[in-house]
Amino acid sequence: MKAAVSHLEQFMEKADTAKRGRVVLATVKGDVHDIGKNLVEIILKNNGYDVVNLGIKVPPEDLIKAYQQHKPDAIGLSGLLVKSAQQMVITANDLRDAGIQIPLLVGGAALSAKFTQTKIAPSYGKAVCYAKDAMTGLRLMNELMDPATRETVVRAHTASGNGFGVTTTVKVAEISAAPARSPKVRADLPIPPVHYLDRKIRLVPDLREIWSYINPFMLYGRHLGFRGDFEKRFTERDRKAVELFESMEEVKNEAAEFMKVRAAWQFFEAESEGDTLHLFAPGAADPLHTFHFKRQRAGDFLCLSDYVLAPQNRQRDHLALFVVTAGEGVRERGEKAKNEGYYFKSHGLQALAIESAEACAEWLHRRIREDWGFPDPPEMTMAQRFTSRYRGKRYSFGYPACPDLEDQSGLWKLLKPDEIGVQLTEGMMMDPEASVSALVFHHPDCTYFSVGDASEA
Ligand code: B12
Repeated sequence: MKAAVSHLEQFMEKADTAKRGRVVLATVKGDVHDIGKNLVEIILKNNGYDVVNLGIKVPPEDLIKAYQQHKPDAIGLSGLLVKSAQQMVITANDLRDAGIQIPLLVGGAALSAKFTQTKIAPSYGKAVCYAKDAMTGLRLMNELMDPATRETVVRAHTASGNGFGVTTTVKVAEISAAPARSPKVRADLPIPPVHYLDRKIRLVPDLREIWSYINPFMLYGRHLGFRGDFEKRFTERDRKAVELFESMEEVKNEAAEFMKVRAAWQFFEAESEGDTLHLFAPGAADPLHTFHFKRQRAGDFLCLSDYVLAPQNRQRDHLALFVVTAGEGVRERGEKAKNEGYYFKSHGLQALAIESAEACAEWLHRRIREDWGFPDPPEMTMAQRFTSRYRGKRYSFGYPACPDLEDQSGLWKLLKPDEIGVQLTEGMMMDPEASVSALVFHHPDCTYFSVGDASEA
């Protein structure tokens, strides 16, 4: 297979023989995010930079050692979650204490320019440049290495008191007392029975079936950079779409040799009490675990606990929990392909793995609906599934209806997903990267909502 296709091509084969500069790159402590950082590595390397990639879960002390050893021109920090953005503040402070002064480049899905300016830059005291994507990272590096532009960029990204570090007070509208339950969620519905309460652990045997649940917009659009409606263009036999599809088929054929998609799920008896949700072993009086959710402070006053119905004739309602993963062996294989110069394969494999995890979540959620007694109508399309036009919804910790990632530890206690090879890091991230956790509610009034999150990065 060609080492580079599609959007990756535009960044390739441009390398000067002389190196433009050196970057030490790392995903911060507690975070296993690899794909974004690796894309940055590929793009910098192919544009003449020497990149020392320290990998994932890198503590500040390892960065300091790498700085002393490699004498880089800049340090790049990556992280997926809001927690990792906060870890960047700590890391920046440790680098400053170690006397490091070179520019920092920071990036990640949950990071923003504002957080970089107001939190990371003041903690470092020197230039901290936010890169919304890998190409911005390349542009910033080029500007930093060019004597004609360096000073302007450094000055523009250094905390100077000039707007940096300023805390803005956001006026929060006065809030009337929130009701104990949202008026938008019906309470008078029958409880659907559940047919098993034991934990299920599965190695999903049919990869192709899981892959049929991959959202093409995510795989070909977001991760592989295809512009426009991939499915439509593929049906029209557009050359680029067909080429990209065929390249991904090659990646899939290789992945089929080793990829393991695993799932753990269980239904729990559940009872809500205000904003809290108790989960029980079958028939037990005392809860196994209690989740404390947040309620919207205005609007519909929604809270996840409202989606669990009160007991009827001493029968409790239920909630399903799951963790799925497709990440086993992916990091090592992606790394190997990258080191051998097969950049598309390396990136394609990681993209396939993370979207396989999401696809497995979609697949398992459908199975849970079936087991619960409300299968999707036969005419339901995948596109309808991707926009959750079914009964109930799944919610993942870290997303806006339940932003508190610390709750992952409760899920771990209840479901023990270590048995499918998924570990929880100190940053509440699931290792391997290509993993998804969720709570599944059956209530027909379920909707996606935000409780507002002060920890926004
Ligand atoms: C796809 C996706 C996933 C995928 C893959 C995640 C991944 N590793 O990328 C899967 C399905 C596995 C996933 C899982 C989860 N996700 Co998710 N996910 C996303 C989504 C939709 C896109 C992320 C993406 O594009 N990744 C692809 C890579 C290539 O992009 P990237 O990381 O942004 O990297 C680029 C840039 O940021 C930049 N960059 C990154 N690092 C660096 C470093 C430097 C130096 C430079 C220069 C540039 C740079 O360049 C990269 C390439 O262009 C985002 C929302 C969003 N719109 O961003 C949520 C999001 C990141 N996920 C979120 C959450 C909560 C989760 C889960 C915790 C949910 C759960 N409970 O299961 C898990 C965590 C996974 C784990 N292992 O623990 C939240 C995080 C918020 C928070 N609370 O912290 C987000 C922000 C969604 C949201 N709006 O709430 N997720």
